[in-house]
Amino acid sequence: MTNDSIDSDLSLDFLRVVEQAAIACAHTMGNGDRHASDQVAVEAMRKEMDTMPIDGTIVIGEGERDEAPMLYIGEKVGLAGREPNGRTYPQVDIAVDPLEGTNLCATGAPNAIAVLAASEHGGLLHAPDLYMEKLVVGPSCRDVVDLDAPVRFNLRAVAQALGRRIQDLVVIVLDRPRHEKLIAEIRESGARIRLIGDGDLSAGITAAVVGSGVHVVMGIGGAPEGVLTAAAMRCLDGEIYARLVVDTPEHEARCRAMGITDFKKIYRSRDLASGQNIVFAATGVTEGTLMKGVRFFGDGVRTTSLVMQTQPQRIRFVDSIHVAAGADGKRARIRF
Ligand code: VTB
Repeated sequence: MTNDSIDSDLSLDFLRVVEQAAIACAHTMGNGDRHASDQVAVEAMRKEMDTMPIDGTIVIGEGERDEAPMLYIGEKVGLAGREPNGRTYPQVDIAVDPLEGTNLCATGAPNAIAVLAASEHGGLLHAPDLYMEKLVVGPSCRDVVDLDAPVRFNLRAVAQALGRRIQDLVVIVLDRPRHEKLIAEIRESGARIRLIGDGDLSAGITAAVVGSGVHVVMGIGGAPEGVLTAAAMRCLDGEIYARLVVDTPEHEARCRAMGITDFKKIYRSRDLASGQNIVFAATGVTEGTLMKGVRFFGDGVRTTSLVMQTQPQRIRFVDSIHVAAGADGKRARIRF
């Protein structure tokens, strides 16, 4: 995507992509089958994306080509591949997580979202699907924390920057045995904790929004979602500090295959999502802190989404009513 080509229209195209993915998997909420939920989100996202006027490439997706039939890394999406009519379309790199929080959707738990980020070519890091250490904070704390500092140091710095006591902070941590020590250290500092079952990406977004009641996200989650978090931080002026967890020669080989040779590097948002023109779009699937879940009614569907971009920097909360075609000949009743 060239500098002038990413306008509000393209961001609205991306909006309908995440809306359709969210609607598709929301139908499966609570069915207990996370793979089935993911599958329908992937299919809907891919189908909608192929109608976009772009020459798109998936840079973060469902996996390598041999392990994912759709939205695999390197897959071309958009009209460029479908309509070889000589027309040129903007080149766009896309990172997708069609259903972030598959378990959350499969159990009807809060904060499952359909999400993607896009950039001009080369603007999103090709992250291997490894674990990543993460520290996510909002705009006023972006320069006061350090991934290698003790937990209490970082929390004291965040508390100070926010003009409150450590006891008044809420830190989100994935509820995993690997976080036992981290959780103990946060408790010792006096901060409050919200343990979540899944979804450190949507948690990271909330940390960058004042008034959400979340101040920091800490711990180890997936690296691909770290890149998506970074794209959101670029739009929200928040910050992610991150480092890949590279423990074995196999991990090293996977990094090298993606062009990464410095395994200890601490990345910030601008390293993970370096593009000048970043677009980020997410739609709530289940009820969430920032976005409501998908609501179905007889003659339509209602979704809430977050659509953001860096140029011009713009953050939109979009509440959409998708009126069912025909709706049995009835008139759709638009509710507030
Ligand atoms: C999960 C999931 C996150 O990473 O933590 C996953 O909830 C990896 O952790 O949203 P586990 O292998 O322990 O489940 C994410 O998908 C993204 O960071």
